Amino acid sequence: MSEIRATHTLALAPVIPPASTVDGFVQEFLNNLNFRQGVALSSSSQNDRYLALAQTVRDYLMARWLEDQRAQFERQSKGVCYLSAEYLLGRQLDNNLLASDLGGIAAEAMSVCGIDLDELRGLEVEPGLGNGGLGRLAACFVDSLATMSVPSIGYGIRYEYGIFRQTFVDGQQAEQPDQWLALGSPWEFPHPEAAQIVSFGGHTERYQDGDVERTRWIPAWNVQAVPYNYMVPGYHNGRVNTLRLWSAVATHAFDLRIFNSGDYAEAVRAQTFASNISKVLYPEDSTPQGKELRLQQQYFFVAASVSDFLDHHLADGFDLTKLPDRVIFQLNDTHPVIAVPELMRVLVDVRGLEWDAAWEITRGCFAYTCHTLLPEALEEWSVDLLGRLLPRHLEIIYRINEEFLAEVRETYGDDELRIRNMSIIAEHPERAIRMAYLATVAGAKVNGVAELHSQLLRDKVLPDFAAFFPGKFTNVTNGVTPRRFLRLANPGLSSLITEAVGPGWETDLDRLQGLEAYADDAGFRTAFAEVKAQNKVRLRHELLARDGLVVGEDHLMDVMVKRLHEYKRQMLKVLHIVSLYEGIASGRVAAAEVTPRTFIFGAKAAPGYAMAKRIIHLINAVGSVINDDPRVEGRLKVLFPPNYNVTLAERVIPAADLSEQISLAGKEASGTGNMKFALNGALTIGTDDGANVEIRRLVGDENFFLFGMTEPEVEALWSTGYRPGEFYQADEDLRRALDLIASGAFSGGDRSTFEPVVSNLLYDDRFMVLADFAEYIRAQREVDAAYADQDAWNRAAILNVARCGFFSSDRSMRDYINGIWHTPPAL
Ligand code: 26W
Repeated sequence: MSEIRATHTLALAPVIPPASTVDGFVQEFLNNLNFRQGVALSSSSQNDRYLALAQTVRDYLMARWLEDQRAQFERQSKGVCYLSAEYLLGRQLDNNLLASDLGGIAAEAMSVCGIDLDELRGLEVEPGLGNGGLGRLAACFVDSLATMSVPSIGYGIRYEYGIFRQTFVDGQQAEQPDQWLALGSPWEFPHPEAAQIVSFGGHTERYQDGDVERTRWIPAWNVQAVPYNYMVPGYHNGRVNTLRLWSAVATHAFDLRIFNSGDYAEAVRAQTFASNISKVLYPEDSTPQGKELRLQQQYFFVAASVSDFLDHHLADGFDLTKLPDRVIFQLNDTHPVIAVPELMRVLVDVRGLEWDAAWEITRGCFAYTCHTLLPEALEEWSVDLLGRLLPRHLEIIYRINEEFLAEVRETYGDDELRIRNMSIIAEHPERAIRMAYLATVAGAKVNGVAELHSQLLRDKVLPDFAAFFPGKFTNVTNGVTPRRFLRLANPGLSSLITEAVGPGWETDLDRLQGLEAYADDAGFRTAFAEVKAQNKVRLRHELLARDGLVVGEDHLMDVMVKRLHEYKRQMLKVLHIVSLYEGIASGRVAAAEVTPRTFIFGAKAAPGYAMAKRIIHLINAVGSVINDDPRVEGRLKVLFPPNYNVTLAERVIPAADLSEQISLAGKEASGTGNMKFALNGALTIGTDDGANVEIRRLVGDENFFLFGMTEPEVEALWSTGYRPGEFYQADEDLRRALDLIASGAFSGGDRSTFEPVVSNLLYDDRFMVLADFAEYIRAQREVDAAYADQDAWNRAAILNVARCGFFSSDRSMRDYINGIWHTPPAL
């Protein structure tokens, strides 16, 4: 309570925002440089200047932030607590300058000081506190919530090391620690006074409380969760929401027994152990490893967040039975699902509510979003591990399961097979808690992230639950923030859009429809093409400076950027490239006949995912052969800048002509990169998967290159037996391409290096790359033909932009608000 009260008082004494003039900005900046960084302008480093600039922007936002925190508390209206283990934020300076409309003033002020603002922007190391789509989605959502004035708070983990920094050594991925905090982090505010204690281990005890029997948990150890607040400014609306990330610090009472026994050094060593909890983001993005530290991370941030909300955000004397009218905890995948038994524990054991009343409350306070279809990505925690780390929570999960299965029995009788299938506890291969089932039983709503995904979730992944809980399952198609991915990343296109449809589209993306008419305007098409060309030049400079890579001039920019995973099928792209190259190298095709293309890859592989790392190696190897072969005459270039991240995405996406979205149908839950490309005027070559389905429906078949099996066709082929060898035998181009890789042509003649990749495709490929090869090549030929008519291509690209307003994350947020949260904006 103390912290909110303090904020409250401070905000009542009005905090005067600094004057928004260039002079005022210069003054503030110099003050920060002198008094916070402790340096004179003349002797300041670029880093000092970056930090002072960041502090200046921060100060401008501060008054609004304090006011919004006060107002949210005062109103006590229903809000969202978004629980996510990942937030892939991207750089903050650009975003916050844009949101607060200070870009112009800051640029002028810097130039008055003889400083280049763009240079300072370039210094920021982005907080990469996420793996990929799921983490970036969380960042887009908090941006939209702030922009839409929705009362909300994002909770997560302040990893000391975010997603690893990728380098290539001899074409192979090497991982370096991501030291994003090393040069100071001006955007965060630690609040040690609001720390929460989070406990682990130990045992439980029953005791009598009058005539009721109660349980208490006697934990064995604990850790302090210290919150760090980040500003989440809305776009031009004066709102600033909060992202609260927790950092683990050892408690002094860490192990009193050891202290008391006199082994001081051992006790201090044990403290380092506790602070490990928030040390590093797990770089796995599909197969959970079942690591104890990961479960500790999950419980750590979720327990701190639930207590933080109950202790600091509810008015005094709040009636907890009304909690569902006050808050919804949105579970971003299964990672935070341990919050369900935690809320039960707090309500029953700590606040003394009856079990049934507590369950009623809990069921009203959670909703669950699933982000996958791969069965191996559905988290399960072994009963053994969970019971050791969180013994009370295990008991609570058992009781939830018991009562749930009793209800199932009431409906279906003793259908033991069904009961076993629906049990939250799996029995094989070991007893384990199925976190997705727990989330589904507890959640008021369960949603997938694109239409097709939600349908498959209902029909294939959780069909028994969908039948048992009619009305619980719903869809919310993902979206992306147009502020970062259009306005910031593509200023050229943004100006064109504003000229055409007027201002305001950044917060009302359906207005892009107004561009439709301009697709037939030759002048507009020329201007649009000019913007794309400039974006390519910008990328050319960037990749040259960043990595020494040379983008082909006047090339079709063909881009595949996303995590490296077999289901996403980077190998299909590799086979296409190798096939083009093989045609030239064998002399069957004249280089002059191929459309000049630069292929850009960006992808990190999970460090333990051997096949993914081999594919990275292969892409680099193919690149170095093709890029250096004079027979290619520079018409094909394969570039793989290392360490793909949000910052690089912002440069690559606006320059792309062709967006590669080629996952096996039924495997990509949604995709969000696909939306960013289309909004920036790239055409998509894609399968009927995830949100591609909706993109194609909106932009029209004639403006989308569709290929490949549909999900039912995939199922049919799989169940009759997929025999890759037959596809290999039947397709000469495919045979030549695969044989070339197998021959050692990309590994200095060594046939063993990429043999596992080739064998995998031929004998053991769950993702059926060879089955879609012929269709993919056919679609790529259509791309070449279409690209030959630049004017028609530009028209189609403009229509892509005009018709993709639906994919704003503001629309996603509206869907969550109307269908799941019922949290109206507080205007
Ligand atoms: C290690 C366990 C684990 C498992 C899954 C960690 C992270 C995950 C995520 C669910 C992976 C992920 O990012 N999924 C992506 O979520 C996006 C946002 O909804 C979707 O657009 C992508 O299709 C989906 O792959």
